[in-house]
Amino acid sequence: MLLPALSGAFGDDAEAIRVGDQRASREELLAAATALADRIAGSDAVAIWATASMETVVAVVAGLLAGVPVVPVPPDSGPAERDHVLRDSAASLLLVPPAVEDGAALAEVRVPVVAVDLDARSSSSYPGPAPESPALILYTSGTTGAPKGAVIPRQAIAADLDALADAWSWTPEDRLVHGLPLFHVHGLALGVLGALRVGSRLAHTGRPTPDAYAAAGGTLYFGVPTVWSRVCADPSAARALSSARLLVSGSAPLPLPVFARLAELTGQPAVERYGMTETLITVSGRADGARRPGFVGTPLAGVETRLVGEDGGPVAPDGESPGELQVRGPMMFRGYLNRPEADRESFTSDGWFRTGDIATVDADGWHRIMGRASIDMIKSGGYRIGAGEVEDALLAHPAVREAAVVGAPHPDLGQQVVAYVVADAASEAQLIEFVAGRIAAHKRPRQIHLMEQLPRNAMGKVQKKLLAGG
Ligand code: MLC
Ligand code: AMP
Repeated sequence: MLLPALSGAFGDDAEAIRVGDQRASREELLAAATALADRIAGSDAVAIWATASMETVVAVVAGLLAGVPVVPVPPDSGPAERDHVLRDSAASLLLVPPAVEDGAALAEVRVPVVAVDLDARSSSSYPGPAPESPALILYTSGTTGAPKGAVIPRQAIAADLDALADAWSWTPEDRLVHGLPLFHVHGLALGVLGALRVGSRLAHTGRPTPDAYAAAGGTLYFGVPTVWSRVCADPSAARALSSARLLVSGSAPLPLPVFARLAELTGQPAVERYGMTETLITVSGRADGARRPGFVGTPLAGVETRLVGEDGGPVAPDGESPGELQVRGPMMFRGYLNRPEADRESFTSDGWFRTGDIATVDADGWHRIMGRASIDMIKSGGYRIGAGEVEDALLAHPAVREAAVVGAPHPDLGQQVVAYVVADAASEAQLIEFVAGRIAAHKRPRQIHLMEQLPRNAMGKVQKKLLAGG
C-alpha cells in the first residue's frame, strides 16, 4: 500500500492535513479522494492544475487510489507550456480547484475540465495497482526543447519515502511544514505523499515565507536554499524554528553562509539531501549523523553511486577528483514519456542513470555536488530551467532574432535566468512579460540584455561562457 496512513491505522485528527487555510482529517481526505477516484477510474492519465491547495492533494490521492497516472501542471504555466504538457501526456481530464474553473488561464484548454469537490464522499474500494505502474508523470526541463514527462512508478515513491523516513527518523509523531509548489518532487512527492506514507501531520503554508514557517510550529521543515536564505534574513522567524527537530534543505546547493547562519539562529545545522525528478532523492545526510556544510550526504538505503570521467572511465572516490555522478537504485523513474531517444541518452548500457551533475565523493562516501555538466541547465530558486526552452520562448517573439540564456549567480535565487537578445524594437520588460505569458512565469528571465550581436566562435556557436554566469 502506497499511502498506509490513509488506511485508518494511524488514528486521525481533524487537522492531519492543512494546506493554507484548508484543513482535512485523513478520513475526510480519503473519502473525498475516493469520490474523485470513482469519477476518473479507467482514464489513461489525468492532469491537475497543481495550485497549492487541498484540491491538489485530493486529486493526487484520487489518481493513486484509482491507479490513474497524475500529471501536475504548474499553475503559472502559460498556454505554450500547458498545451504541451496536456498534449504530450494525453491526459483525458484536467482537474482544477473550483476557484479557477472559469478563470482566464483555462480559457483555451481543449481537454474537459473537472472541478475537484472537497465535499464529495465515497467509500468505494479499489484493488491496489501494481507496484511498477506509473503514479506521477512529472514534466521537467532538459537543456533543449520542451519539458519531458518523467514517469515515476509507485514503487519508486514508496522506496524513496521509506529510505528518507529512515534517514530523517521521520515518524507519525512529526508535523511536517513546508510551502513548496505541489508540482515537483520536493513539494509533492516528499512534501505531500511523504506525510501520507509516514503518517505524520502536514501543514503546507501556501507560500514558503519566513513568517509562515515561524508560525507553523512544525517538527520537520523542508525548504529550498532560497527559502532558507530568506528565513535567515528574518532572524526572529529563524529563531522560532529552534524548537523543530530537523530542518532539511534540497533541490539546489545550500550556500555555506546560509548553512552557518541558519545553524547560528536556530541552534541546529540543516540536513542536506540531493535528488532529481528522474531519480527522486538518492543521497542525504542523516538526522542521527554528522552535518557537513557543502556536502549532500551519503547514498540512501538501496542506492549505489559512481563517478565517471570525461573519458568514460571510473573516477576515484578520493574527495577531490570530480566526475559525473551516476546513480541506480529502487527509486528510479521508468523513463521519459514518448522519448525513447532521451531514455537511451540518460542511461548507460549497464543501467546507471547519468545525472549530469559533477560531484566528488570522499572515502567515507560523503558526496559534494560541484555543479552541472551543462551550462544550459539552470537552477533558480530550486526550479530546474532549461536554457533552450527559454530561448525558444524568446525566439517566438516576432522582434527577436537571436537569444542566448544563461544562469547568472544570484544571492537569493542561487542562479537567475539572464537572457542576451538581438531584437528589433522590443523592450526588456516586454520580452520578460512575453516569456512569462508563454511558459511558466518562474522560468522567465529576470534580466534581459539587448545586444547588437551574440559572441560566437569560428563555427558560429554562441559562446555562453563569455556571457555573465559562464
Ligand atoms: C511573476 N509572476 C508572474 C510574473 N512575474 N506571473 C505572470 N507574469 C509575470 N510576468 C508570479 C509568479 O507566477 C508567482 O506567482 C509570483 O509572481 C512570484 O513568482 P517568483 O518571482 O517566481 O517568486 P519568487 O519569490 O522568486 O520565488 C521564490 C521561491 C520559488 C523560492 C518561493 O522559487 C519556489 O517556490 N521555489 C521552489 C522550487 C521547487 O520546489 N523546486 C523543487 C524541484 S524538485 P504565485 O502564484 O506563485 O504567487 C527537485 C528535486 C529535489 O529539485 O532534489 O528536490
Ligand atoms: P529537478 O529535476 O528539478 O529535481 O532538479 C535536479 C537537480 O537539482 C539536480 O540534478 C541537481 O543539479 C540539483 N540539486 C538537487 N538537490 C541538490 C543539492 N542538495 N545540492 C546541489 N544541487 C542539487
